Amino acid sequence: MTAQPEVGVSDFVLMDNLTTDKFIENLHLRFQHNKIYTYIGEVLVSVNPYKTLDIYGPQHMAEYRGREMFEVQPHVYAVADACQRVLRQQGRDTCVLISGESGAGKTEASKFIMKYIAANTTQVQREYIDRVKNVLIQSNSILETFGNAKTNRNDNSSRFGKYMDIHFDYKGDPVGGHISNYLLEKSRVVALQPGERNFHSFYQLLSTNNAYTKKYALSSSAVYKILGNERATAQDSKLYSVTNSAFSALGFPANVVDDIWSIVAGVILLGELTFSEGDGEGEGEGELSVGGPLAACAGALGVAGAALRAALAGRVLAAGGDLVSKRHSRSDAHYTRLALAKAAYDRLFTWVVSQINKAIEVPRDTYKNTLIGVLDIYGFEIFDTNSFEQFCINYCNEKLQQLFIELVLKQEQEEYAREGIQWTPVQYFNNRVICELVDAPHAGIIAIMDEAALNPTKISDQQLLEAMDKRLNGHKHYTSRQLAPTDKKLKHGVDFRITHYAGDVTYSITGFMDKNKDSLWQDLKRLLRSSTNKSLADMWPEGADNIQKTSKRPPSAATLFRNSMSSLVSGLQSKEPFYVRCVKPNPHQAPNMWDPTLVGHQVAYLGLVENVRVRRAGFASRQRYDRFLKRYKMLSQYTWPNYRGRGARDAVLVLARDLQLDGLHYGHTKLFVRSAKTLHSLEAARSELIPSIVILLQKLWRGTL
Ligand code: AOV
Ligand code: MG
Repeated sequence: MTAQPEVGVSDFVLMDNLTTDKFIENLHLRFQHNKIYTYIGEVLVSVNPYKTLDIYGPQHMAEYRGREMFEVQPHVYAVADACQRVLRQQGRDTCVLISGESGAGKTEASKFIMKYIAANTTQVQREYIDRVKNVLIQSNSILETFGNAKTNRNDNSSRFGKYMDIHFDYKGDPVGGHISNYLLEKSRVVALQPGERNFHSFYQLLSTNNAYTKKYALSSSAVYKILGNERATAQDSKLYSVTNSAFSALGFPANVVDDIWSIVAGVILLGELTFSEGDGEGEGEGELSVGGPLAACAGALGVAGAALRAALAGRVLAAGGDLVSKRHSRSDAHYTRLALAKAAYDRLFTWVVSQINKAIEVPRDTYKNTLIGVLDIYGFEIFDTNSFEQFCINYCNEKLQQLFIELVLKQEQEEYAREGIQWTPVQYFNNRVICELVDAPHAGIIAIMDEAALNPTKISDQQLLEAMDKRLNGHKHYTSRQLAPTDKKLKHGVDFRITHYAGDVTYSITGFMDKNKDSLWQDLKRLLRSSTNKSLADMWPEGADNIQKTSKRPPSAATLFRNSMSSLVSGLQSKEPFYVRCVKPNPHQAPNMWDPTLVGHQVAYLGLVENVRVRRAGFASRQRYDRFLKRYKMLSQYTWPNYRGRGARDAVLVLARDLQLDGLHYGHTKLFVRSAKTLHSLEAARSELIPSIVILLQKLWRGTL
């Protein structure tokens, strides 16, 4: 590779007299020179450049193949390569945890990692592997179409959490994968904040004249209520083709693709329906009449217009063994229509993910029990109005930060203790207390919400807030308008605030009860189950349940989310983790712009300086004795070709004495190397020796020695 001049310090561990200011200065200096990646040991810090950099092409990938992280310029490819090496050489599962706030570059990083992993294959079975690569990469386009949207933080913001496992065969080639998705922000389907867009899929569908716009009389120039003030753009039209090619690359049958786009059309049209006290045809006295494109909407959803109208205008309840019809008021009907739109889209998304999985999954016996998992979640976010969805998203970020603390700050320090290495403990903020504020059994906010949901009399959002205030009064990370009436930032009676690790967020309790309960009238489930749109019917198996069957109350949305977070975290804990810590340079999504306060805030809450201190109190590297010996034994006559004494630890002692290495600390099972310079010099000596060893071996083979 062409040697590039070093800009600033490429690994913070090597920085002298580190302070937060010097940390930020170095990050800034490198950012100005388009060096967006910097290491903290093996942790990659990535600053979003908000512009296209020529550092991701095939020739760049080649530079990282099989190279140690400290040998080459910091890069997200180096992390991907290290992952793949651990997997191939040690047969261990690995994962990459990508964190950072909304718009910091997580999703882009996850795609670069997948691209690198997919490209890094052996030459055999080329065609098959190419197909797998294509499928893995194209699955992202579909996920983004249906699960991403423009927010006030990020034009392509992930509105769901994604964890993707990539499976490898015995040769270490990727053969398939599996995607888990977490809680889609479905409220977006029916409610947008000013300046935001709905999910990309809606605009893509409307961006061209296609079979669906024709069939359901949709127009690219019309204004649709659920789409806010936003219209489809030329970019949407381009992406509509990309999505459709991805569907075909993944082998989605044409009728399934039809089903999917028809549901998208149906949801847009649901947004257009209106209700009035009726005297319409076929309606009884006092029944609601439905205005707007009822027939087109019903057609798109594959149901009869009358059935759709009936399911919106009233419902059937099972009461003590009898079935009772209840008419909806206008506001009930309005609520029902929005609930239907949200539920239909949410199920569609999860179902699309399951179809992608069908396309990328391979039978269990075709892959080895090793994989690389890539976690890309929705980043921490603060909007003008924050609701149940932000509460879940920010909790998810707390959990991930907790995992980082456990694995990097805590366990690292515990390792020193275990290995008997002397050092000074580093103080850091442990956000466990915030995780517990949210998820502690019987005491956390989720438990309080669930208790309220179980109450036989209907509890309002306001009553829920009162219960939270009572139980959480005095908690350092919780307050509310009621508890702090003079706090100017808590403007409304419905406000409460959580002091998150990444900042204060004021939430509005409005809608919490309903969103947490997350239930849908059985009539609507039955309606969707009866759809002639086969895929839509498949998405709603419970629509076939007998209405009188008293089914167990399903767990609440927050409980389901908490459970999925906890199984995600325990899954990640069993893998060898790599970290990408993404930093957003400015709030304007602009290139070449550096906001020192914003960056400083992120550096602080991500605990990056503490991370360096732990690493340095620590060491540039730690390696098991046997691995160190294997790599460097050629450098000393006492250890090459074999050490005659006993044990790898002894051998390393002899090797180090012979090479006069200093800054080494001998743990019980591992060697701790103080400075990366020592490693650089060992690597250099090794590279110098290798050619002569190769010549020597060749001579031996040819018998000319
Ligand atoms: P996020 O995933 O961290 O936010 P993204 O990965 O979507 O953020 O990045 C936001 C935007 O920044 C992208 O759409 C790109 O325009 C730009 N960007 C990010 N990384 C790079 C890069 N390495 N090179 C060039 N441009 C980049 V969120 O999903 O909102 O939390 O939920
Ligand atoms: Mg994202």
